[in-house]
Amino acid sequence: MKNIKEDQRLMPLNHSCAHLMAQAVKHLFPDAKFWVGPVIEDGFYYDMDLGDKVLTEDDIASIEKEMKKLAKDGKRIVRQELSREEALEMFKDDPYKIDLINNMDDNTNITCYSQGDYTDLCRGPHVESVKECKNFKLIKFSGAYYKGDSKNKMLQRIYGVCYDTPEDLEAHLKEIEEAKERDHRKIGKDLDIFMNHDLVGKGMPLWLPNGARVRKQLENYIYEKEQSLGYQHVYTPCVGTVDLYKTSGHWDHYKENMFPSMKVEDEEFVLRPMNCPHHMLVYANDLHSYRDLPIRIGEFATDFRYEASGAVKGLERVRCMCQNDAHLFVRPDQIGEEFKSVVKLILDVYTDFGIKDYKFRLSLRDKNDKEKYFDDDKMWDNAENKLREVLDSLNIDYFEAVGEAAFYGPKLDVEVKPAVGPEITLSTCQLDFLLPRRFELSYIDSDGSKKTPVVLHRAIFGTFDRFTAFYLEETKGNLPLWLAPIQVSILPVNNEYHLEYANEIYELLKKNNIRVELNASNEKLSYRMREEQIKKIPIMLVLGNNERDERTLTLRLHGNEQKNMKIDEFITYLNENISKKKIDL
Ligand code: TSB
Ligand code: ZN
Repeated sequence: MKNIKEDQRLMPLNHSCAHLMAQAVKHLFPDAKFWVGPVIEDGFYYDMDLGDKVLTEDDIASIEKEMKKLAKDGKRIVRQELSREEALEMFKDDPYKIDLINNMDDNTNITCYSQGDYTDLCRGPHVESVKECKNFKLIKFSGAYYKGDSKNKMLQRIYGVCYDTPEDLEAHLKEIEEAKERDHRKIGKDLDIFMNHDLVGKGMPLWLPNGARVRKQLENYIYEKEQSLGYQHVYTPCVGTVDLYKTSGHWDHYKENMFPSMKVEDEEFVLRPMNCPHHMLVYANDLHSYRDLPIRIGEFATDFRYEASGAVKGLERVRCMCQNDAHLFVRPDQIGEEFKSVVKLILDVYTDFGIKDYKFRLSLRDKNDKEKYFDDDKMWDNAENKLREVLDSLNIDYFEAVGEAAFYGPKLDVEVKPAVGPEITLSTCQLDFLLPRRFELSYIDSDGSKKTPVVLHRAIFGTFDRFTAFYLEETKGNLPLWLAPIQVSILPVNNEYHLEYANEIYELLKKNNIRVELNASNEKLSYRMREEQIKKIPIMLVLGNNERDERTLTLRLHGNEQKNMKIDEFITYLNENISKKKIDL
C-alpha cells in the first residue's frame, strides 16, 4: 500500500477529500463542529462533534451520497490568509477552532480554505477543485476522545480514502479486504485460538484449547533451544512488592505502564510489568565466580501492563502477557560474544519459522533527555558502540532510532508489520549496566576482587501472545504441521460405510501422538470439508470405498493438493515433517 501521507499528489487530494466530507456532514448535520482532519498513511480522517448523535452505517451512506453531489458540482477550493484577529472572529462560534488558533505560535501563517458554502481553518495544501475528489470511499467510523484523552468528550471519527482513478481506489479497497482476512483477530476466531470476555477485562485474552496447543509447542520449541544454549529456567511469582520495583527503578521510570498497587497485611504489591527484578534476586541467591559467567536465567513469565484501552488489540497488544524472557549475567568482556549469540538465536528462530520480512532497529538514547536516561555518557557510548560492532560483524542491516532505548540501556529490536496498524516489536535484546548496580549484584573476579556483572535482557518471541498474533497473520492461519492445533482431520464420505475405517485410522493417529479430529457429523461431505478449510487444518483425510477397500489414504493438503498414501507411509510422512519442523507439507 502506498503511503498517502508522503505522496505529493495523494496527500493534498486526501486532505481536500477530508474537507469535502466535512462539508457534506455540515449539510446533513448543520450543528456539526470539527476538530482535526489529518491525512494519514492510508487516507484521512476527521474528528467531529455531532452533539449526542452517534453515527450509523446509514449516515455514512448519506454522507457519501452528499459528497458525490458536491464533487460533481465541482466548486473551486480557495485559499485565504488571515490575521489572528480575523481568524478568531471568523471562527468565534467554534470552540474547537478557537482552541487550535490559540495554540498556534505567533509566527504561524494562519490560513483557511473555502469551497462553496464551507470554510475550514487549515494549513493546506489542497487540490484546485473538489471535482478532483471523485474516487473516494468512507472506510470506517468510530468514537474518538477529544485530544485522545478518555476524560474528554467523545467525538465521532470518520475515516476515508481518495484516489485519482477508480482502479487505484479499487486496488486499495481490495488490500483492506485482504488485510481483514489476514487479521489475527479473525483467524484467531476461525481457528478457536483465543477469546475475550468483558468479565475478565479488556486486553486480557483467554487462550482456548487450540490456542493452548499452539502455545505449548512454541514453549517446547524455545525451551529446548534455550536449554541447549545453557539457559536455566525458573518459575517466579507474577507479583512483587512496591519496594522491589523501587529498587529496580521501574517505580520511577515505568509507573504509568503498571497497574496500581494493592495492600495485603503489611505488604504492598504490584502486578509485575517485567521480570528482571525477580531474576536479579535469583542471581543474588548464590555467590558467583568469574568462571561461572555467563549465567542465563530464563522464564516463561506472566506480566501485566497498563496499556491504554484504545490500544489493546487481540493477542498483539494485551494487558496480561507471557514473555519468553531471559536475563543473561555476563562479565564486561563477554558482552559482545553474548549479544552475538542472542542475535544468532533470533536469526535461527526466524529461519525455522520462515519469517523473512522484518527489520532490525538499534534503539539508542537521546543524549539530551537526562530525565529518561541515567546520566553516564561514557557507559552509554561504550554500550551503543559494542552493539554496533556486533551487528556490523554479522553483516546485519539495521537502522538506528535515537530516543527509543530503555531507561537502563540501548537495545536491539526486531520490527514487523501486522496486517492492520503500525509496526510492532517482536524480539528484543537490551543491554543494561544499571539494574545490576541497583541490586548490588557481584561476582568474584580472577584477582579476587568484587565486580558488577552486566545484564542482557532478551525475549526471542517477545511474548507468546504477540508472536502468535504475528505468526497467524504471517501464515494466514496455515500453520506448519508441527504447530497446527489440529494436524489431521478425518472425514468419512458416508458414516454408514466408512466410519469404521475412519475410526481405525483415528485411533492409530492418536496412538502416534498426532493431534487428530474425526469429523463424522451428519452434514454433507462438502459442508464438512468447508468447515475444516476454515479451520485451516493442514491435512484432511477423505475416506470412501476406495480407501477402505485398498487400505489407503487420500490426503488433501491445505484444502487443495491431493496425495495418495499407504497407512505406514503416511505415519512416516507425518513423523518426519513434524520432527523436522518443516514449514511446508
Ligand atoms: C526482555 N525486561 C525486558 C525483558 O527482559 C522487557 O520487558 N522488555 S520489553 O518491555 O521490550 O518487552 C519484551 C517484549 O514483550 C517486547 O519486545 C514485545 O514483543 C512484547 N510486548 C511488550 N508489550 C506487549 C503487550 N502489551 N502485549 C503483547 N506483547 C508485548
Ligand atoms: Zn528484563
